[in-house]
Amino acid sequence: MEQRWQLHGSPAAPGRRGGASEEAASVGKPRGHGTWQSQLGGNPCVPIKQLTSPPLHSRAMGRETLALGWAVAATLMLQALAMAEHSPGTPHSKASVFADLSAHELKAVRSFLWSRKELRLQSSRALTITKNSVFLIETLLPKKQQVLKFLDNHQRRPIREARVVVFFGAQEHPNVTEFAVGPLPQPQYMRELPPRPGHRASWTSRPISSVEYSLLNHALQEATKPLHQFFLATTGFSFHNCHLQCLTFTDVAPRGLASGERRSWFILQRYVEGYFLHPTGLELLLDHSSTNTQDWTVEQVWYNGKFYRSPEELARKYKKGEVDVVVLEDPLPKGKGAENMKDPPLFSSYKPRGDFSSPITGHGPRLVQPQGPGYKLQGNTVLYGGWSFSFRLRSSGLQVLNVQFGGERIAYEVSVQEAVALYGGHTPAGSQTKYIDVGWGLGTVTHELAPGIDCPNTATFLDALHYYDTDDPIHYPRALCVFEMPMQVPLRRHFNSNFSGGFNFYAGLQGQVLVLRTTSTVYNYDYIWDFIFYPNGVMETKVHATGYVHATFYTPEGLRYGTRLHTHLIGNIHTHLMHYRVDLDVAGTKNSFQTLRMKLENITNPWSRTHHLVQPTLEQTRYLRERQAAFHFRHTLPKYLLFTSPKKNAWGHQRSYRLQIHSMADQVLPPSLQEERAVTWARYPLAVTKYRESELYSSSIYNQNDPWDPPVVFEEFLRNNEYIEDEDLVAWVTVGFLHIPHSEDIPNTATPGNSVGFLLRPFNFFPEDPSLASRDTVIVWPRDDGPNYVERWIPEEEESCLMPAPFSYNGTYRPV
Ligand SMILES: [Cu+2]
Repeated sequence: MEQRWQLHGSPAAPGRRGGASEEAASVGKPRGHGTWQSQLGGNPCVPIKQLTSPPLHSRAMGRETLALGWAVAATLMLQALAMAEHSPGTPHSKASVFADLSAHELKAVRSFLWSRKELRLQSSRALTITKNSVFLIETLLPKKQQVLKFLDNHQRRPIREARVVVFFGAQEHPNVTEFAVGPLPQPQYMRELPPRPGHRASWTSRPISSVEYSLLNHALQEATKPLHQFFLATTGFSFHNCHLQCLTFTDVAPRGLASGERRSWFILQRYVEGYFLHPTGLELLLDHSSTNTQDWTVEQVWYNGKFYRSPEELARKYKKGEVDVVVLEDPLPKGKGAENMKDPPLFSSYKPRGDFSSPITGHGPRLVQPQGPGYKLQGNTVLYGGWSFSFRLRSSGLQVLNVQFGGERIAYEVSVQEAVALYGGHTPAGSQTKYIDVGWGLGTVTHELAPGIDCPNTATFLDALHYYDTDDPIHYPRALCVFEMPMQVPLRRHFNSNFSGGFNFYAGLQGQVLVLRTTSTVYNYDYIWDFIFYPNGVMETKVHATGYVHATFYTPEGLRYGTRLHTHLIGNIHTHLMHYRVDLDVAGTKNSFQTLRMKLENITNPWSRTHHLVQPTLEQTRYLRERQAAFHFRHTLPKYLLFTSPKKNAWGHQRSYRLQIHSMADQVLPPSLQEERAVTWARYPLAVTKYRESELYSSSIYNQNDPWDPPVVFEEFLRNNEYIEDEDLVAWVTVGFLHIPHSEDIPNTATPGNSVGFLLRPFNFFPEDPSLASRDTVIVWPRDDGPNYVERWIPEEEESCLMPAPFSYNGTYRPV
């Protein structure tokens, strides 16, 4: 067994959804020499034309309450005074209106908050719940109308503000409150960001902090002391003096059965490589709702199919021989943690085993770009062929903003809103699991991408900063990548046969695409988030799921809820659902939504009136109100979903973009279920709403821990059933798939087949295919005598150096 996975010498590092405490301790202790600058990919043999981008920064969100009687009026005055300088006007500097906060800005906000003595702030690291601490700082985007006036009409640059989440645990009535802090970069005011009426985030809805995980870890170790011998005898692992044979845990959510509760089921696992797949058979329910950890108690214990009232009861019955015990085999048969190449690797390990019938031992093909990248990166903006867009990493996930093609805006925002995984199981933790990942910091777990594996060697890698559950901005190297690659099929091609053994011409366009990629590693699972830009004005979003499955202890009854993946392991059935917000602006902000369908007509054949003619016709449907344009999963979604402008193309058709969804999602939770309120967006593969500043996000960091009464309820966006014709429209898209684990999910879920997403495709938007502007086209003409004539617009390539840069991977993230 190697030790690389062992976290920082902790005797019992908390696991998965749970592991934050030790992980937090690791922050600031880089394990090697850091590469902390953003790195531009490309061929080392060729000078790179582009400038490297400064780090992308980011951070958090929230909502809160402290009954602070602050100088709100003074705040507003300052805000007005801060109405900023005139913009310098270049696309790059203008796009900084969307930029994540820099380290300097994050620190300025932190210092400003700490200077407000009335907040009585303490370090987020202070080992207590009863404290006031800053949980999250991130960009608070200005209102869309302000930004558009700035971008399009040369009006004033909007004030730059931060969104701050403060946990007020030291108050008589602990609460969570969100603030806007500005103006940046030198904050002078803060004002509370009021929740929607009746939707204040409850104290118990706050995400679990790394300190709470430390306290939970301690509480679990204390509570399970009576089980020390039991653990040793049944697993060979324990919580005490365990050296390399320690237990860890995965906690699941929701944390209880009703609003106001905070009691979590914990799956105990052996802390080995890929510990998510090593449950011990023991699960515990711990109430940690009190701010006083002395009040925390284990309420129930489940072991191998039976419930016990306490660890003591299980220990007692075990001693009396009344427990149906499963003794786990030793996962470390010989070396006991020492590296021993002769030991077979754990089934949960990535180490190669087995053989192909035709072994492949060399390096595979790879991407090269001998002439350097075709895109330009300017700060948080990418310019590529006809495309330009900006991007940022919000705490909820990646957002692309101000997406333009040919100088025309197509979408103001396309962004990840949420990713959930809804499970079934026979064990209490398995049946309780409904992960709502924004509550686990979905946009903040953007760990390092490996060149040549996660992104091509030619990619440009960008760093990120997150201020989430920390006292300092944390620097995440190579958190995003941008790269260009050839399409797997030609964008267009035609062989024009002369039907006499030859051709009139051949023409083809290889087609390149630009990809913006990041990942979210939410404990066991990894999501790979792609935004893909094609030269013909098509944009695609795609998410792949990979990483370890969420798994529980095998019992025969568990087979109703999943697949046996190993001796003591069930991979539980679950559904992945991801939600996106697509704020389309198709030839302006005034759009309508309509669908086209095929409808069969049955008429008399006009040229043979004794016959019938059955043929497809076009049927257009207009949608006037939000309710009408909210499509339930139980109904068939029309195939042509069009966002149209009143402006027309040369042939009299409305200029439009088509939304094309690639998904295998289905509705999982019935709307009658109380906790379904947290994910009401998951009722609709598509809902179209009128733009509202109060409806920018369909979920929140609080929905996970109070799904019964969450502060953000998507369904309420539809309640006023607004008029949606000739308005600024937003499409909300749910994609996903059912995942029934199978043996090939060991060691990890693989990406092929596990991707879903959608495309935005021009539909009568351009006068012709805009990829005609590409100079990549090749046309071949036959000649009567002599070789064929090859017509091209880019000279043929010369030979060049193809070696990529040596592989490097640092893997650390640390405060700056
Ligand atoms: Cu899955």
